[in-house]
Amino acid sequence: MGEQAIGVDELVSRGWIRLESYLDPASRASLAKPAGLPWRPLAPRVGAITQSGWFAQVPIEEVTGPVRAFGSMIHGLIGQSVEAHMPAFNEVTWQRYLPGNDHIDPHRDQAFYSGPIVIVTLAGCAQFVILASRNPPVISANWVTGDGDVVILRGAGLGGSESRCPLHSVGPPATERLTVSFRHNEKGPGGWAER
Ligand SMILES: O=C(O)CCC(=O)C(=O)O
Repeated sequence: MGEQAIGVDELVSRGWIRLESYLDPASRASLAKPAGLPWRPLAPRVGAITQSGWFAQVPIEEVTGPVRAFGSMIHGLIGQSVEAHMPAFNEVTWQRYLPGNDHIDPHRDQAFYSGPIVIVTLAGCAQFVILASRNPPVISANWVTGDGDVVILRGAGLGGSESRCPLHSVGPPATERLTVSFRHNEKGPGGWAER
């Protein structure tokens, strides 16, 4: 499990950082979705945004062991550099994208997701795009996110009260893609039915 210091100044100023290949295979395996937790389909449309894929979500209190430990570790590392608005993670979400149409259009995570948003790719690759504008689409960064990458997004309020999550999207994978993400949901864990 990676515990080296991470430079997060850009997280506040730019809105995102990518820690490429941050987790080794054993660490990724330890963060897998609990087998008994069922996948549910993502809502196909959220406002103007279309998406396709699967998710499984639990309050962080319901996870133990490596998943809980990773959340605490990465929250602590970010908090060493970012002082303003670091609420504890309270929600853990696994996502599954199958080859074909599974993707998420450009969107900002809702403003009730505050503080840092941490997304770990457990397996599979997809285009991860950061946009300056949705319409017209203006891409400010674009990479293939792959095994063990950790992407940290600036959630609402992180580093300043005006902070918002950057516009971002993920494309369809070539093979099954699995992620786990950590968020603080101001509405309480799972406090929004349509993900
Ligand atoms: O799958 C990913 O890497 C990002 C997912 C995403 O954009 C989201 O959950 O808001």
